[in-house]
Amino acid sequence: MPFKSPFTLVLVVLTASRCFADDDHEMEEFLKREFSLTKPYQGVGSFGSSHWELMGDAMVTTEQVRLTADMQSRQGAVWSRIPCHLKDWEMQVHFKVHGQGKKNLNGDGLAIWYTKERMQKGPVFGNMDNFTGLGVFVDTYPNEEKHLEAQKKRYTSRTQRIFPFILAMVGNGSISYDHERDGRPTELGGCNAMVRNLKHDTFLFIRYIRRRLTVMIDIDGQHEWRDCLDIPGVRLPRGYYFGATAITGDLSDNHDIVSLKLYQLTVLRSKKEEEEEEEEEITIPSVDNMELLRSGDGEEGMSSIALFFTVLFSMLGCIFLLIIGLVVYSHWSESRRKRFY
Ligand SMILES: [Ca+2]
Repeated sequence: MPFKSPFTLVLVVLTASRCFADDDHEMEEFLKREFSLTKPYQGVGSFGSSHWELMGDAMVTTEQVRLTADMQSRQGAVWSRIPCHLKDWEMQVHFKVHGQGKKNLNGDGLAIWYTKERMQKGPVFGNMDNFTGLGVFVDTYPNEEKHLEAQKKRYTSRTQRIFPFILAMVGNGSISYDHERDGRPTELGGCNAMVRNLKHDTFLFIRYIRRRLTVMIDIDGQHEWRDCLDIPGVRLPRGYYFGATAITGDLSDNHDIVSLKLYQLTVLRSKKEEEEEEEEEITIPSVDNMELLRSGDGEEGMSSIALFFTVLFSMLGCIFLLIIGLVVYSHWSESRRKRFY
């Protein structure tokens, strides 16, 4: 495993710095084989003989689990069969996105999941909408940008983002992923990541430790982790399932998982912290200080309705004034006619 040692080194550095910053919490990591998917993918895809189950168009080769091939309208997934009850963990994803399409003529992307549900087909990168848990998306197609372009509107430079874009979302079972807006209304955070058609290996790292969600990427072939997002107060229940899914539409790509490695993190907690966590067991995913459905987007919807009614009433007002004008004019011309006779 050529990557393991530099990775460990980086982790040790990270751990050390975090220990300093975080009241000397010590940490150890253990690879959990039952939640990891590695070569030669023994038994994956054959009934009941592996910890992982395939779905849709996904298939196993010697080199990877191919979630979708570079063909239109494909959906594929691989899901863990066992619920994960670890408190603190990190998932290291070795993935590959590649295809014939030129920039922005490829799609749609892949997702890594930690959810209550498993093996469901749907529109969110091949998984169901209104999911319960965490989704980290590698979105390779800018739907919102293309939609605005079609309407001959332009992005302001403030809001424009470069694709592929990596984004995290937490769902509580009743929040919808807005595909047309690339998930912006419900995003926790994200970063741009040029991951397509690269010769070197590309990695995504999702760490969940003491209710802090951190996503990092290693996509430059330098074995260096780059920050993508880091959010405290993310409450995820235990006993959910890990999975990876991908989807293609009119545009396509090969979406490959080379490996998923899950590490258990052993974090020393103070007695007080342990008691606090024991007291309030998490049953529904949530994020502190964040309404999962942002009210700002509701207002935006209201303002377009308000605009519609303003235009409607203005037009009705104009028609009304026109009719009054015509009535007054006809009365006036009638009385003038009478005066002449
Ligand atoms: Ca998209």
